[in-house]
Amino acid sequence: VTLDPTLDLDACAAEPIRIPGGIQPHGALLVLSPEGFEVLQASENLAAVTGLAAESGRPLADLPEAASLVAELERWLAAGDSLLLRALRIGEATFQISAHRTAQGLLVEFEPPASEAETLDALYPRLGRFLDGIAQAEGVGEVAQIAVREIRALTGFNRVLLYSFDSEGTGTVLAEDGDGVLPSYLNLRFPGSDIPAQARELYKLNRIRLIPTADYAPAAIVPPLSPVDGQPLDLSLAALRSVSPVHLQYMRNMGTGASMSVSILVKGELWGLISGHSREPRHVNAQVRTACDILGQILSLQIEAREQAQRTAERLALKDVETALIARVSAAQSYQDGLAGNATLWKDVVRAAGAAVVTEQGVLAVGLTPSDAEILAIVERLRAEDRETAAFDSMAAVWPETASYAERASGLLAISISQLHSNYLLWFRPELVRTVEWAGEPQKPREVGDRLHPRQSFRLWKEQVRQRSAPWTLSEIESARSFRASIQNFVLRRAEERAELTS
Ligand code: BLA
Repeated sequence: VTLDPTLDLDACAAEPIRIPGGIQPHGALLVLSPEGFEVLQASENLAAVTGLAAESGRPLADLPEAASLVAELERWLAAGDSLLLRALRIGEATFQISAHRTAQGLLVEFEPPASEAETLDALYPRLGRFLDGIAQAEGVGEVAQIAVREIRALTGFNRVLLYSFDSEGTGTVLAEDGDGVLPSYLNLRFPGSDIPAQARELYKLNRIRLIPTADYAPAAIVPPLSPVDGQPLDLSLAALRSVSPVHLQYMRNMGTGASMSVSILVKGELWGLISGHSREPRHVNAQVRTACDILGQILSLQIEAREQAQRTAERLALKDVETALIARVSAAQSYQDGLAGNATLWKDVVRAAGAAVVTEQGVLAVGLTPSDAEILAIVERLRAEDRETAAFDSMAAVWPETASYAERASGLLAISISQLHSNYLLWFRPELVRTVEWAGEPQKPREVGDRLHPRQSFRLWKEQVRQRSAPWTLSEIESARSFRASIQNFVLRRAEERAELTS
């Protein structure tokens, strides 16, 4: 699949989702000055939802019904906590209140309250069971399965998925738990364009978002510009932030009435998302969301630890191969002789099907590789493009002229071994033909009129992947680097030995 990476996606990524000018109307928003709690801005539905008739420019304390809120905010600011989250009675009704500080003021959000069963007290035992469960889980897949089951039990969604992103942003569903009301997406792929770059960036900062209904009219922020800085109100960290209309259309196309997603961050990057859906609108209380967020963070740490352990094991195994090969190369006349005489080890350093070295003496190749002339052309390209290393799983995607021999060699791992000459170590992997399954044909988003539209169908769509090898892992690339250093040492030592002999 080749997605057009230019115009349309840029338009998606250009939508200013942090400053939508409104909130989702199942709650209300109030912006206060940090001193004096003067009303700066409010969502237009504030009075209707909370009964608070806040007036711009007036202190909140002018409203008698706001006394409990004022006291709570004072206590919160004095404590110096970053976030306020608690149930509070205002007038006749109870609300779930959350508040956070921004440069444009204190953002106070009002949401429907939690039921007894949804309080954190009630949720702790579940988190405890989750921790016990994952302690015994084998790999990332099993941990993911336990996580989606728990999130579904916590939230009551019809379907909860966990998908991870690859280097191109494509999401693959690794785990799913559902009650059959919505179709299964297990193992399916979703193109990176479903979640544009600015949304991924925001989801690193704000780990959880809820859309209780895909069909709503936003409640506008009044006045639209902040009296503090004259800019639109930044809702990056607000739970009620109104979401992109393109995404709401996407949800409706998918047949989902409500969604919630939780970011999975590994080493500071967005590794994947847990995504819950129901066919009908559904609210998830702030206490439950907090429990989901904690669960997501535990999951992140688990994934990080397991991936690290796997990498270490892989690296150690490759190191053994490298050590054995170096021992044999050291005993040889030249390193080229050493490599040629130990073809299997040479390929296995990075688990390749073919290997080659290019020096002033020409091309030396073993196993499944392109022809000598083709190898020389690759080296020419590497030099011309000033690439010291290259790790491609599809050479044809980078250099179309190599497509003619993609069957033999689609994957290339190359590394320069000389600053002076165009000497390279190269490894090759053959094409690995496989079928991947997408949730709907991944096409570029269409622009109809002046609005962007997400795709309409999420029906199974099979793609046969050609001209692509198994990808090179980080450990294999590290192994190539480490092997290069050994070869360079070898060359240096031989040069010194020769110098000693002649002096
Ligand atoms: C946001 N897109 C999202 C989000 C998800 C997806 C999970 C986060 C919001 C949420 O939690 O619902 C995509 N939803 C998915 C995927 C699955 C799913 C992959 O359930 C898999 C099962 N979307 C498009 C196109 C555009 C687009 C073409 O398809 C751009 C024009 C935009 N998606 C888009 C935007 C957001 C988004 C702008 C951010 C919404 C926001 O936070 O304001």
